[in-house]
Amino acid sequence: MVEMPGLDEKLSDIYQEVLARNPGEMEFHQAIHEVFESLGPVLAKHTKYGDEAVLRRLCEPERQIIFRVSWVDDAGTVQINRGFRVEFNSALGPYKGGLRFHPSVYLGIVKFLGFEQTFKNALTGMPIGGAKGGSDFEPKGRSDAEVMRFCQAFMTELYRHIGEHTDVPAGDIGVAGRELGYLFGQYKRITNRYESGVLTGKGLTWGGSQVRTEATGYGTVYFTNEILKSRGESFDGQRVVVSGSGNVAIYAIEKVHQLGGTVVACSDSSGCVVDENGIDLEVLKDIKLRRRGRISEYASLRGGTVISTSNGSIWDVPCDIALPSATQNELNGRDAKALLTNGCRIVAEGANMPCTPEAVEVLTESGAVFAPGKAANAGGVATSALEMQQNASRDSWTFEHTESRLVEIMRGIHDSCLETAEEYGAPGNYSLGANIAGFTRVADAMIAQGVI
Ligand code: NDP
Ligand code: 2IT
Repeated sequence: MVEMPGLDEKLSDIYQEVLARNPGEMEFHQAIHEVFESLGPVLAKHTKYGDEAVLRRLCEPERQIIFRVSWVDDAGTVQINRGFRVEFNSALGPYKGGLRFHPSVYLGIVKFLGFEQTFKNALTGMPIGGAKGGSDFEPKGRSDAEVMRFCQAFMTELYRHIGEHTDVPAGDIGVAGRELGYLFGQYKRITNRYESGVLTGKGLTWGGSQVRTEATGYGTVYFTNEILKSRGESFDGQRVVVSGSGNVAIYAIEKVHQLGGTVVACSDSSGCVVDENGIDLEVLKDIKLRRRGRISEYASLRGGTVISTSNGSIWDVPCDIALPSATQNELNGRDAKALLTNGCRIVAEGANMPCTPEAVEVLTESGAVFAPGKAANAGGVATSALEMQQNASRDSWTFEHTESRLVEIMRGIHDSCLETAEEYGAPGNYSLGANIAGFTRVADAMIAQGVI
């Protein structure tokens, strides 16, 4: 077999097997390759991980569910979508991970996200396994009633696979408070159980946790703040670019501003806006959260200081810190070079796998700091685990208490990445640290539980 670049012989063989068993699923291949590239030193040091064939088991989801979702649109036409839930790994706890509603969703995307989630969840140190799900449903342009009927149809199949001790979904792209409400309502109706812990990201008056809505964006910024602190710096005066303008991006912008930085650009799938005075968050929230509008409307609402573009790249906007927070593979090698040329020194992933392998290589080789999503955006799922904890004890914590837990968790993940990277001979390499720290925690639990 041909050895893959960056992988030793054993890893290369397993990777070839993965390619053959999962044809056409390029995001899944990419996510596995990225983890495998880090594992050489840990396999060399601890033969048990190779001997137990843990790696082969880690690459094969425990269960993959694909189902039809039929629903009736406002015009009375029957619509058919495809639903997915990939229960990837339960070594550390019930399957846990979000649901994504976006037309690009197919099995390869769900598997890549479930694989990443397994390591991310391990890094939080909390008792949660890895999963992901979703549908190729496009919520844009759909009425609330259509979204409700879709969610009800989706849950009518999903309910039999989930449960507070089995599998606990949450939000992701296209799935937030509105959708989780409809999903929870349908679960309750079918099962006749008010099982709060079956979903996270619920509304604050019916079992949700303070800070869960903000947690992914806030957490990414707290993680970045730890990077800055480790270099004797702070957010004060930093110029920041955040891609996307959804849940993760909006609350990343909010926390950067609270910590003294200025976010000068954000985007959506049709373009980006640059506001040299700093993105006006109230205007952005009004467009995106209240009216579900387009980012281009920001320009008309804010006047002359704003450039709206549908063809320039947000990564051409000069900044000190970049937080890609939209979607996978949105920042490529060319973009990484443009960021570096313009003085960017830190890239922390708010999204899952937004940087292509070429971008990561360019950033790492230049000496810039690269913080991978599985570490930097883990605040969302960590706060989901805090929501599960509150649901299990029928308690609800204050915003301040919950946020202080989030800060502590992000600091812990940051330190564990750095300490692991140091231990395995790659000081400052957050990717290697995150991959090895996540891997050893999952692998140890898998070995302890036997070949299952
Ligand atoms: P939202 O649906 O709230 O927002 C997504 C944003 O990204 C929108 O601005 C959207 O633009 C843009 N976007 C989505 N798909 C594309 C695409 N194919 N090309 C260009 N832009 C795109 O999702 P979230 O903010 O929740 O999620 C963003 C990222 O963060 C995802 O990678 C997700 O997996 C990750 N993440 C989310 C967590 C959460 O708790 N929600 C937790 C951890 C990670 P448009 O509206 O035009 O489509
Ligand atoms: O990618 C992610 O970590 C999420 N979409 C959140 C998952 C969760 O269960 O809160």
